[in-house]
Amino acid sequence: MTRGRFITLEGGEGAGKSTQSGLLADWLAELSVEAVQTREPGGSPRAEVLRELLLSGLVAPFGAEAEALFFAVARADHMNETIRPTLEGGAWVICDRFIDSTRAYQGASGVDPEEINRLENLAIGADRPDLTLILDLPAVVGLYRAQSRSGPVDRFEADDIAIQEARRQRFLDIARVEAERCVVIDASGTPDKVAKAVQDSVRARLGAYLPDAG
Ligand code: T5A
Repeated sequence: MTRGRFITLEGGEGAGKSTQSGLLADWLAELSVEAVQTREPGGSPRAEVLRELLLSGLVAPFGAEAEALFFAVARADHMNETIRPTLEGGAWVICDRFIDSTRAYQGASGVDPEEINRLENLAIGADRPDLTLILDLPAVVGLYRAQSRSGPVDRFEADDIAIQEARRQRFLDIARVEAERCVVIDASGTPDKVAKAVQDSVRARLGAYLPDAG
């Protein structure tokens, strides 16, 4: 059986990752590609418990290194319980946030990139996404979108605009350094326009694995 492809969506708050994750799954279904949508932090029952701790801010007082550790523990379980078995079963995985969120968020909070790298290898071994779509948007626009929804503001959304913009720059730096894995998508258009750019990137990078790229 052919292993499934692993796609991650990354970007700042409110960039449209969840929206595009759903639209990408719909498009793949139209092409008869079985795809599982998942997210981080979370994506497995145990990792979802850690999600609650992280987003509520309960871990924050322990410091940014402790948060990086919690994200790594959650990621290891998510990888073992959900991502690897799905890919080995032949289905594709669409994951809303993954390793680059730790690099961008915890990196912007001062965690040493070498330590982040070590945690990454510990959590997921040699596996990496086949394609990472970085949805790029000025931080202020993403925050406006995210906060226009009802519901509480989580621990990371509450950070000031300077740190949100620093995270954006880190995502762009990752895309530049790992251009073979990453594509930057302009996320400022309508959801349909962004979805078209997402589909074009998937065709361009993973077209050989699509039964009918349309
Ligand atoms: N985190 C996570 C770390 O610090 N380190 C890590 O390692 C990991 C994995 C997760 C938090 O954890 C942090 C990052 C995060 O702060 P979350 O609730 O999952 O928390 O947060 P987000 O991933 O940021 O989820 P959001 O829902 O806030 O953002 P999305 O998914 O990017 O945006 P989406 O699709 O929900 O859209 C937001 C709003 O905008 C509208 C939508 O309808 C929605 O109302 N929208 C658009 N509006 C106009 N034009 C478009 N093109 C639009 N697309 C969507």
